[in-house]
This record gives sequence, C-alpha cells and structure tokens, in this order.
Amino acid sequence: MSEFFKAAAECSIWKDEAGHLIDKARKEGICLAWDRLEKQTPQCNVCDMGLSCAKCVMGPCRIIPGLDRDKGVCGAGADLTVARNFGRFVAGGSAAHSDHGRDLVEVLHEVGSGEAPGYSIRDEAKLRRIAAEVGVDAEGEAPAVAKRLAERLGQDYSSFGPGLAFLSRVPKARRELWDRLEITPRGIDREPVEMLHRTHMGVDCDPVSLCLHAARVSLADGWGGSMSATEISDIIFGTPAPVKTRVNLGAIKKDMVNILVHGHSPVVSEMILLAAADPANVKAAKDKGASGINVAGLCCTGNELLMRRGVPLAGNHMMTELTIMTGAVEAIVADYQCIMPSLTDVAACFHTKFITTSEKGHFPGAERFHFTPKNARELAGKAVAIAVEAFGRRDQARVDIPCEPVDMLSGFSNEAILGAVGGTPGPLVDAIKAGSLRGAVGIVGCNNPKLQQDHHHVTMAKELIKKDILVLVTGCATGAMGKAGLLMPEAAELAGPGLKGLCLALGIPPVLHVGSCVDNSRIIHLCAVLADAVGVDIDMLPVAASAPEWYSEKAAAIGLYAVASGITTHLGLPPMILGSPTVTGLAVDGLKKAVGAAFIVEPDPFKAAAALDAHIASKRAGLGLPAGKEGSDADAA
Ligand code: XCC
Ligand code: SF4
Repeated sequence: MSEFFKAAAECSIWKDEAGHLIDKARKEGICLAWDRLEKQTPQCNVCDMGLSCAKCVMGPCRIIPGLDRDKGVCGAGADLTVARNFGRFVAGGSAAHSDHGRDLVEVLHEVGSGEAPGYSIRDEAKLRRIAAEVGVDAEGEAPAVAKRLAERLGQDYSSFGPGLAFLSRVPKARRELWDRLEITPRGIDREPVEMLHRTHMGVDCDPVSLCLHAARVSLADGWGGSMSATEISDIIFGTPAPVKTRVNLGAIKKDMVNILVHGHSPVVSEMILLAAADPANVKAAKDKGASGINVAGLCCTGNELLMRRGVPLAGNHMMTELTIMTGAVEAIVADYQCIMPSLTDVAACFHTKFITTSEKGHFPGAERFHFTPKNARELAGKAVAIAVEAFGRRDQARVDIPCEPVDMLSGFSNEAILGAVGGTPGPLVDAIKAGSLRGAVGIVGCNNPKLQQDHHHVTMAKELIKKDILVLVTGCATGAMGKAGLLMPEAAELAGPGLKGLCLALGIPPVLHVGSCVDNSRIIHLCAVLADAVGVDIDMLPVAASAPEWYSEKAAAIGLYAVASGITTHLGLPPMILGSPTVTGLAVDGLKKAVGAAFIVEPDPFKAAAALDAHIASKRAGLGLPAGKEGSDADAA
C-alpha cells in the first residue's frame, strides 16, 4: 500500500475536519444543522410516513388508520395521500434541475445572438455534433448554430415541440416500454405541472397511476432538462477532460481572499473565476495584505468548476456551514438549490459576505445581485470587489483551517471515458464481458445530518471497487470520495484484480468523478450507449445506482429516472412513502415488473453494497457472462 493511501486511510476525516469545526461552533454558541436536527427530534412520524396532507383547507389531515382516522376529509386514504405527496416531491426535484437546464438554454441563445459578453462557445465541435444529433442544421457560423440549437432544445420545455430531443438516445426497447406504460415524457415543463394538477383534490385518485406519472415527470428531467443542462454547459464552458485538483476545507487559503461559489449553475461561477483572475482585482487584494484571490467550490456549482477548470472543492452539502466556521471565507457567491437558509446567520457571525446572484434565489440578509448573461461580467467584478473589501475586516485570530487539501482527479465526461478506451464503447463492453470489469455503480447525491457524513458514500465505494465494480460519482458524494483518496489512481490498490488492472492500464482511479447532479444525465446516457453496444435494454446491464446519504427532492427525481430507465437504485434512507403499502410495494418490487428495475432501501452501507453486488451478479448471469473474480487481493489483505 502506497504512503499516499496509508495517509488517506488512517486520517479520521470527519473528526479532524467537520467534527473539529462543529466543536468550535458549539463553543462559540453558533447553531448548525446538527443542533437544529436535535431540536427537531423526534420528527413527526405521520409526516415521515407520508401520511399528512395540507393540500386544501378542508384539512390539514393526518391519516392514521389505527386511530380510526383512515381517511382525510375528502376521503383520501393512506395510499392516495402518500402517492400525492410523493408525486409532488418528485415534481419539485425535476422542476429544480430542469429549470436550471432552461437557464443554460437561454444563455446558449444569448451567446448565439451576440448578447452575452464574456460567454462564448468553448467546444464548437460538440456544438455541431449535438446540433446534428438532434436534427438541427449544424453548418455555418457557430453563433448561428448555437441559436438554432437553443431554439430546438427550448421547444422541449413546451408541449408543442417535436418531442424531447434526447429521447433519440434511449434504446429502442426502452422507448417502446415507456410508450406502452404511457410514461414517455412529452414536455419538460408539462410533466411536473401535470403532477401538480393531478394531485389537486379530486383529480387523479389512483395511487398507481400517480406513481407512474411520477416516473414520467422524472424522465422529463433525466432525459430532458438535466441532459440539456449538461450538454449545453459543455458547449459553452468546455467538455470536461481529466484534470488534477484538490478537495476539503484546505482548499480555503489562510493568506488569500477566499471566495466560495455555491449552488448549481456554472453560469455565474465561471464569471467569478474570470473576475478573480483579473490583474486589477488581484492587485486590490494584495493592497489589502492578501497574497491573492482564491476561488473554491461548494456543492454542485463546485462540481461544475471542478470538472471543467480543476477549481478545488472546499466542501459538500453538510460542509457548507462549516466553511464559514473557518473564519477565512470573505464571500459566498450563491446561485440556487441546496443553499441552507442558515448560511446568512452563520455568515453574520463572521466578516463573511453572502451574495446571491439569481432572481429566483433570495436570502434576507444577503447582498443581492441579479446576474444575467448581459451583465454577468460586470457584476462578477463587483462581487469580487466585495470579497476583497471583506478581507480587510477578517479577524486572523479566529481563522481555523483544520486540514491540508487532498489530491483528486476530476473531469471524466463520457467523451473522456470513451476517449480513454479508444473512442468507442467496445473495449468497455469487452472488459465487462470478460469479467475483469464486473459492472458499474453510480454513487450520487447529498449528505444528510441524520447519517454520519460521507461514511456511507466511502464505505459503499470501497466495498464495490473490491468486487471489480467501477464506481462513477456525482454531486455531493464527490467530496466524500475525494477526501478518502478514492479519486486518485493510487486508489486502484483498493480495487479487485480486474478493476485494478484496468485502472493501472489507463492511469485512472477506480472511482471516476463524472460531474454535478445534472450530470447524472451523463451516466444514463453512457448506460444507453453500452446497452446499444451490447444489443440489450438498459435493465439487462450489470449496472446500478446508489444515493446513500440523500436528502433532496432532486435526488428522489434522479433515483426515479434511473429506475424508470432500467437502473436498480439503492437509497440509504427511505422516501416518505412507508405509510402506503401500495406505493412502498411498487417502489421496492412492483416497478421491477413494470420497468425492470426497482429501489433497494438499506441504511447499512455494507449490506447495501452486498445487495448491489448480488444485483450485478444476477445481471451478469442473465447475459450469460462469467461471474468474474469476486473476492480479491484487496479482500485478502
Ligand atoms: Fe444538493 Fe447538488 Fe444533493 Fe449536493 S448532491 S446536496 S441535491 S448539491 Ni445534488
Ligand atoms: Fe385533507 Fe383531502 Fe384536503 Fe388533503 S386534500 S387536506 S386529505 S381534505
């Protein structure tokens, strides 16, 4: 075992980093998510089961069958109440990611129209390739192609377009299945809006029908809004290629002006990066006594910059409050999603400025900007100036950055993954057929203060790579994997012999960072490419997904589009559906018959990894493939 890995393995990451700053906050009387969770505990059991309803003012109702309250005032029972709640939950998640996708469509349109100074087409080849793929004239000047592509992808949001452009990527058998089940998404906006309609009192009263529509809602996100967000971000900001960078709170620099970009969209953060590199701003920082300006990422905005620019990642979801506790953050520049409202409270305990950039995301107490593609360059300069000014008010005696950053590799877009094996899926398929690569699992999603942060992500990844199962990681799982050293090629030593050989031959880690949460669309696309190469539907592939520490509506939408696409998905915590035998039965079993995949709910990461391993083994057997070398050197060591 290399020195690098020994160090990473022996470091008690949570205790030294998060635990240290949680202690600091408690000493200083600053309230964090863990404290608020404690105050909220025990949480309402009726809500936890999905059995409370406040959708009209005949209610609110609590459906408690054992207490002779088996129906709400309108007559809705447990199954219907849970299905309505779950449908709206998924609609919320799909709407969030897909509305992010709309922003990218609009920026692409403005770039094409010459109305977005500061933005350009960084990957013209991809622009033309995607345009041709979705049937848009790909010839002529790049801006004109960009405008036409934006108009085509914009049609996917309406109900009157030619149909979702990227459905052409879905294997034929899967498309036919969706048509038979009437879950082919018809419009990115239409499906979540229809869910709100169906769940109004007195519309869709069949829990099964609501669950199927929830699947349709999620597919509109996965193969629509999220996929557009990913592809257009690549076109405008560049398609990711492997890049070395660093992760953890050590990405915050004691002697520099630190700006953390937070949220989900690369649109603003890319401009902040440019403004931070502007010599005039760097000089202003030096005049204040700093050695320069440092930009680091949080959550999925962080993932976007990590993938394309190698900008270090300071933290994932449950680290966001703690970054401010270092006392060394001058500004958090936030766009939208997963930004805890508490951040302005914690920031107020320090010199930290909290800056919002989206007209959709307002935070009382924040410095509020409204970024548009037209004014982004100018406002980014102003945001950086605010951070530089704040550095002058930093109390160096309160600065506490508890760790050195850990190296990691990022940038594994599908183009990069397929490029590494020669440009076609053939060699990957051959490795799967031979059993050196037994399968692949996407580990995705958030942290949740109910679980020991990062532990479930890391444990599952280690268990799976041991079994020659490649792990792809997105979203907040990335920070966990990175801190544990799993995103470096040296981590191949922890993999089974087959995966280790593949990693050594290609110089890649056994856990590949493939992006932010909208980039889960890269994973379903890659599955479709592999399925077509093998000549089967996606549900027959030896693949799975896992969200071990999830918290958000978006994660539920992602999990559901993975399942509806044929990818069995593990959840570390159950969604709020356990009050309905029908909905729970569908989720963990019934969907298998309908779409060939279902959810596995298992809080223990060792048991969950074993379940996914067994799933992959059964899929290999189904394809008549050899079992592969289960158990490994790593196991024996
Ligand atoms: Fe949010 Fe995407 Fe979850 Fe992280 S992983 S807590 S959704 S930032 Ni999307
Ligand atoms: Fe109660 Fe029905 Fe109204 Fe929900 S919709 S609050 S169950 S009456």
